[in-house]
Parts: sequence; structure tokens; C-alpha cells
Amino acid sequence: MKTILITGATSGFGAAMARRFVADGHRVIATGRRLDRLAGLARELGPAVLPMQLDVTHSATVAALLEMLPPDCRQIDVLINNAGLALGLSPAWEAELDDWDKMIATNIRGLIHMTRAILPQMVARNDGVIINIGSVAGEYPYPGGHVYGGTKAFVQQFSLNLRADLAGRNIRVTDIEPGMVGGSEFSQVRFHGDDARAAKVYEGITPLSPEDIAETASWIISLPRHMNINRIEMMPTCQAAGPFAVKRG
Ligand code: NDP
Ligand code: 8X3
Repeated sequence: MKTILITGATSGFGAAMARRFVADGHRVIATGRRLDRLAGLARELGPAVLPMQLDVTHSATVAALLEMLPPDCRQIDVLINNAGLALGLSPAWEAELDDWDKMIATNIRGLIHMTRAILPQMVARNDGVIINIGSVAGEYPYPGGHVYGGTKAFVQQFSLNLRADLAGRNIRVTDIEPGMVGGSEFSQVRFHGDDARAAKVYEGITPLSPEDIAETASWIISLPRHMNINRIEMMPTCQAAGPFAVKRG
């Protein structure tokens, strides 16, 4: 049994991973800002889930996180840096600066602060797994992806650079980079609560599901300690990259 801390467990991938990890026999520290959702998850999944309200952008809370946990839950075997969001899809010159700041604060700053809070104990034990949730948006550009894609490119390179520091230790780091995934609140959040616009994103396609991401994370965690999956890029079969955009005058 491992103790797995998930950021952003109130919906989407995070909630699906919590369900999957408990089914796999692990204990889950489920975090996020919406405590009612976390309490619901704990009611559903039982004592294997410890709900804990946590906003990853509150640096002081993140730094004090371990002391806030009950003593028998402070050894974090697996950290899932999942909390994140895209805000807006307008061209860069029309984008809201506030949206950009929030994506940077959550997807980059929140993720690195979480990592810095948990990594020392993994190094001290010479054991641990960190799974970061990146995106194909960090690898391939698309119109309106500007800062969101930039934050996920950061997550990819930060993950690889962590591996460089950790080489020779039994601490694994993986960047899971999904394409289109339905069944989460991602697009509702991106379009600031415009549910109709969000639903259109998945019209006529079968996207990946949060359970597909949970399956992938479950597999990564189950691998032998000497085996590191550096990056894993996944898309539904309806999606592919390219072609280059060529605008003719
Ligand atoms: P959801 O919107 O359903 O989930 C996002 C989660 O992040 C929520 O639980 C939310 O919880 C949490 N969160 C947001 N801001 C904060 C914060 N400041 N502090 C703590 N938690 C926060 O979307 P997904 O499940 O789809 O997204 C999960 C991750 O996957 C994100 O990093 C996203 O960028 C990435 N991703 C999504 C894809 C998709 O197509 N859906 C594809 C590729 C990557 P709460 O609001 O309660 O705090
Ligand atoms: C989410 C996938 O293609 O909407 O990271 O950016 S995409």
C-alpha cells in the first residue's frame, strides 16, 4: 500500500485517479480547493481517502503541508501534480492578463512549490514517484494555446530536469501528456462556465476519459523501481498533430 497525494482531486483526472488508486489498494490524500467535493469522495471511497483542502497557489500553505497532515500520513510515496487549468482561447493580443497570471500561478508555480515541499523526504528515503500532468499543448502549438501551452512545456522540461538531478536514485518522475480528454471540467473552466461552448469541444468525437489517465498513472506506479517512464504522450484516435498552418496572401 502506498500513500498517494493528488492535487486537484475534486473533479476530472484527479477524482478518477483517487478512485483508481483506492481500488488498487492504496491510501489517497485527496486535495483541492472545493472541500465539499473532497468530503464526497471520502464518503464514497471510505477511510482510504483523507480529504484536505489545499490551494496550490498558496505558497505558505503548500510549504506547511506536511505538518498539517496526521503524523501517520506524512510519508508521501507518490505525488501526483495534477491541479491545473486553461483559461481562454482568444488570440494572445486579446487574452486577459489575469487569465495568464492564474495559469502560471497554478500550472507552474503551484506545481514546483508542491514538488519542493515533498521531494526532500523522497530523497531522504531514496524512494518515491512524482507524476506531473502535462499536455500535448506543451509539445504542439495551437491558436489560443499561448500561455497554457507554455506552462505545459515548462512542466515537461521541469520533469526531465528533475530526472537529471535524481539520476542514480530510486525516485521516478513521469510527465503524462494527454490530448483531448472529456468527462472533466477542463473546458467549462477554460470558457469561464460557458457549458454550451465547452460541450462543443467534444461534439462528434470520442475523447480520452479521466479513467484512461487514471489507468496510465496506475500502470506507472506499479512498475519496478528501476524503470522510469520519462514522458508519455497520449491522444484519442480522433486526434493527431499537424499539418503546419500556411496562410497565403
Ligand atoms: P478539471 O477542471 O476537471 O480538474 C482540475 C482540477 O484542478 C480540479 O480538481 C481543481 O480543483 C484543481 N485546481 C485548479 N486550480 C487549483 C488550485 N489553485 N489549487 C488546487 N487545485 C486546483 O480538469 P482536468 O481533470 O481535465 O485537468 C487535470 C489536469 O489535466 C490539468 O492540469 C489540465 O491542464 C490537464 N490536462 C487536461 C486535459 C483535458 O483535455 N481535459 C488534457 C491534458 C492535460 P478545485 O477547483 O476544487 O481546486
Ligand atoms: C488539454 C488538451 O488540446 O485542449 O491540455 O490543450 S488541449
